[in-house]
Formats: sequence, structure tokens, C-alpha cells
Amino acid sequence: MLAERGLLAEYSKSWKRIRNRCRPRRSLGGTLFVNSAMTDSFRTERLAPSMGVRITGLDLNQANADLVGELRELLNEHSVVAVSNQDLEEEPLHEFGLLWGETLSHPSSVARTNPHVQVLASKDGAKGRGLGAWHSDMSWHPTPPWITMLHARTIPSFGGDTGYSNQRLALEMLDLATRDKRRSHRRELPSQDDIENLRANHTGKGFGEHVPDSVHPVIRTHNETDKQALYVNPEFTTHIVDVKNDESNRILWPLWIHSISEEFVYRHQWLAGDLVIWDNRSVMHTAILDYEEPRWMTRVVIKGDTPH
Ligand SMILES: O=C(O)CCC(=O)C(=O)O
Ligand SMILES: [Fe+2]
Repeated sequence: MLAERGLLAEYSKSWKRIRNRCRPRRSLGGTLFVNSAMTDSFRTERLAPSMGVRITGLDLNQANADLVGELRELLNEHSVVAVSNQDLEEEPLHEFGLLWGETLSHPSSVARTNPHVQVLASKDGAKGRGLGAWHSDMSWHPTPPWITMLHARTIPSFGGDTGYSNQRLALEMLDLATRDKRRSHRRELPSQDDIENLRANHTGKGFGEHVPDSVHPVIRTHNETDKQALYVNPEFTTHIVDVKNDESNRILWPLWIHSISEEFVYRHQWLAGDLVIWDNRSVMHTAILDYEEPRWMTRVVIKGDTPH
């Protein structure tokens, strides 16, 4: 009982620290106003304790490098940035992407006129039912996209959310969770020390035999903020390299259960016109395939560095 109380106190201390860190720098009536080079002000509101801001009052068809600089700061701090009420055709979406860096094509869109703009569409609802899987985009790539931007053109009246899980928080809470032996799913959880220098193989073979695998660190360091985050995911990570298969499974499965704990998750309920930008170095995400009406999204991803 005493041990439980100690653990609870530690949990609440950690959460206070995390909440303070996530607090907006300047706040006005619960929302943050940031001066923009393009508009007098755009408005941001926090989306969830774990991550995310929503921005209103912007037209990304008019975006420039200064604005992208401001959005980038918000992204580094909040990991997910949802911009409301946008209307970007494919080419303007690509142009907006190019303000962030080099865009990557995806093996599933090589046949498109512009393979750097991917279309995720379910016209008759057939593709809307299924099971999604948590992942960080294209983690099988040698330089996986540091950000993804996904634009909701048509959304179902019901369902079709996207789940995001903050992998910085997941790592930060790992050692605390390993001490919570009351919960059977935490008994086998490795500590941060156990996984510190491990590397894992990621595969994109689901998109074609020609797609090469990549090996990346299990804990990656953000190249702008220096913050560490877990970087293994159940969709593309196949195994930890240089250990036996059993040992690899023993490490990965408990980590995956931990890494999608509700406390780290934000579920984005799309509004038509949303353009959501997320930081693949800090979050995993999953499509939630529970809808039966048309859903049409366009997507651009920006090439990142080699994870380290
Ligand atoms: O359709 C979604 O909700 C997310 C799909 C996805 O994984 C992505 O765009 O990277
Ligand atoms: Fe994805």
C-alpha cells in the first residue's frame, strides 16, 4: 500500500512537470495569440494534455517562409498542429510542403501525376472498415519524413478519426511504469537503460519487395529539440537487431502496449478543411478504420535526417 502511494505521488509529480512544460508561453483567456508575418494574429488552442494545438485564422494558400518558421516552433513544442478551414488543391498543398523542405514520394503513389502528393481515399466505404496499426510514417526509409501533413477534403459524418500517441511522454514515463508491478502488462517492461543502445529493423515490404529495410535506434533524439522519444512501431518494426527473436519480442511487445497508454494519446476528430501537421520524430499515429462513408484526404511528407 505504501509502495502504491509512493508510486502515485511520483506519477503526479511527473504529470505536474509535464503539464507545466506543455503550458503555452503567453496565454490570454486560455488561448495563445501569436503574431504572424501574414495576419495580425492567428489563434491557437491546446487540443489535449498530451499534445496538439489547433490554429484558426490562417490561409495556407498565402503561406511564406516566415509563417512556416512560426508553425515549426509550435510543432516542436506541441508535436501536432491542426490548421482549421483550409482549401488546398493538390499543387498548392505540394507548394506548401516545399516551404518545409524536400518532399518524398511514396511507393504506393509512383503512378500519380505528382507522386509527392498522396491521396488516401475511400469512395464507397469499402476501405473504411478494417484495422489500423500504430506507426511513424515510412520508418522503413533511411531518412524517414520528419513531418507529415494530411489535409481533410471529404470526411465521413461519423468516425474516421486519427489517433496520435506522444512517444516523448511514453519514454519519459517508461521507468515509472516499469516499477508498477501490480499491473501484469507492466511486469515485463524494459527500462530505459535496457533499451538505450538498441537498434531495430523497419520494413516497408508491405509496399513492394523492392522497398529496402532500414535499421534505426530504438530511442531517437530529436534533431531540433534534443528531446528523446521511443521510435519503434507495430506496423513497420520487425525486430531488434543483434538479439534472438524471442528476446526481441520480449522487448517490443510490452513497449508497444506501454507506448499507446491512454495518457499519451490524442484522438483527432477531423473537421472538413483541417490540415494536420505532425512530427514523426515525436509521435506515432494510426488511422481508425471505423467508417462507412466517403473519406478523401491528401498528404505530403517531408524528408527527414537519418534518425540518431
Ligand atoms: O488516414 C488516416 O487517418 C491516417 C493515415 C496515415 O497513416 C497517414 O496519413 O500517414
Ligand atoms: Fe501514417
